[in-house]
Amino acid sequence: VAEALTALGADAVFGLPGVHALPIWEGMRRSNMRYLGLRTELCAGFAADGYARVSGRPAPLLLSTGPGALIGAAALMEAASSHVPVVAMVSQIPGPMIGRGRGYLHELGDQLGVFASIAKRAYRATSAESIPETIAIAWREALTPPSGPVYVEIPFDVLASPTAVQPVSQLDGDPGIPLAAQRDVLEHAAALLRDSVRPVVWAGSGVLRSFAWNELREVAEGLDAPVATTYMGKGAFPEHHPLAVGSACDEPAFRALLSEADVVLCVGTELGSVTTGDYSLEFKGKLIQIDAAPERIGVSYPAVPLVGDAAATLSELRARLPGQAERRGPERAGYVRDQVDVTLDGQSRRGERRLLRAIRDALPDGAVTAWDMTILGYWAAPDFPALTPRSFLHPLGSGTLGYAWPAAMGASVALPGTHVLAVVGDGGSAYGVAELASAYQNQFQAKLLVVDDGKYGILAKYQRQSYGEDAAFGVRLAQPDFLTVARAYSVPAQRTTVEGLEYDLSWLMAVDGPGMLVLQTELEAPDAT
Ligand SMILES: Cc1ncc(C[n+]2csc(CCOP(=O)(O)OP(=O)(O)O)c2C)c(N)n1
Ligand SMILES: [Mg+2]
Repeated sequence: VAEALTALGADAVFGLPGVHALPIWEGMRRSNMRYLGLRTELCAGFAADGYARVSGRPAPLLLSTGPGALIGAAALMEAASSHVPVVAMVSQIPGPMIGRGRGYLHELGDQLGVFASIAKRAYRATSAESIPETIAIAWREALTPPSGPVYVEIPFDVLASPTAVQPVSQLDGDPGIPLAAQRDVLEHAAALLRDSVRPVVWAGSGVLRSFAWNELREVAEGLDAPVATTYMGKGAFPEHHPLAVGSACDEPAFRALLSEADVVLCVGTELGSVTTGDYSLEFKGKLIQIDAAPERIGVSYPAVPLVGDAAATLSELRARLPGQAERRGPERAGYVRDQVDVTLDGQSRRGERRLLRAIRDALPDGAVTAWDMTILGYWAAPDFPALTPRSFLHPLGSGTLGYAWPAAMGASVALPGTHVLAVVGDGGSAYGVAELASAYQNQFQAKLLVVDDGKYGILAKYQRQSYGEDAAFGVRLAQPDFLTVARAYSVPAQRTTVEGLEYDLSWLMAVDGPGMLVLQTELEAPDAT
């Protein structure tokens, strides 16, 4: 396993050991790859996701049998719904014991079946000889559009028995040249775009996964079309570009731009419930949808189907569009930006926007920010300017609480020298408190801002909205002394305030290794449509 990963070019491996997986750890001990141990399989999975999300490189994840694998399953679910190339190598009880129900330690009824239902693909290596090729196939599969996590389980007897297989030093993990959409539909889509008067481009995370941001910009500039992104697509288009509309998909002006467009070019978005206001968005014009997964096209809205990789398909489209059109793109984009600005200002009651500005101003353009399922994250999704690709992480594939802090750790491994900040609520922080230990031990260059309101704030708000002012139930959280917690793990930490955040962030980002700020405040969530 270790030789195969080295041969595929892996430089870092995330994981947590178990007795059946120890032969892999013995391989890791003898390899030159960096091994990053985390304190739960869940966080190891999130860290691998963060590494892959910011870099586009597959992230190896090592887990043990049964409970160890299952605790990591939620992280693989998030990677699957966000199409992140994590390659999980997981131990299994000895082959002859699988499915026998003999009470073997860590036995799980149908481990392969569980992960086949979560990951993009799931394999079992049934001989030591097949391990390198199985991992190479998994690597290619993880990267092949639409990218996603791949699961490889290896029974203990296969891992532990002697083998005559020659050491591997070279494996091909290249997924090959990604395919563009077919010519006839490309011509049709290009004709629609050429004849359009008010086109809009709507970019999702598929653009980021496919490294398609340059092709996207060329098509948008050629069309002179405003470019909106989904929350997950943030950074696919620089939010300070004159054609940028941003990502505030619940705001009336943003929705009007899309519904009034005569052609909407959707790239790498599944047009899911969060993006479309629970499918309430109506399009008066025609939709063109680029997606590598044909089954996703047209499930919610009828669309001209361009089945293919985003970068390859956009580049074919660009070749079919005339030089430079004039469609008042910057004017239309600017109008929406101004309208959104006014309504977001009207909603922010306790300086939520001010906090976002403080964070944006304190960080360089290319810094990575990871936002948990927390109120400030819900503000960041529509309102935080993402200026570079792959720099805005938010677990909205599945809405997975606890993601941001371990993902930030993984991101910091992939991008040494880049500032990485996780923004997490007190509820979400509980999933990753133990990772203060791994952050300290591995000296991750990742920083943590905890917004502590003493509750599952968003759920308390929903309870009040649905069941009355006094209905908050089961959502109050005791507020620990976060500074003492951080000190226990030798992680430098300070308190901060709404007013002092920008200044305190300059301290935090200068800390060598992990560091933490704690902001005790109550924030108001953005209005839902
Ligand atoms: C794994 C998982 N468990 C539960 C939830 C439901 N959930 C969404 S937000 C939230 C509360 C988060 O609280 P906190 O981190 O303190 O953020 P706040 O809402 O207070 O800003 C919960 C429990 C979820 N999305 N994912
Ligand atoms: Mg909270």
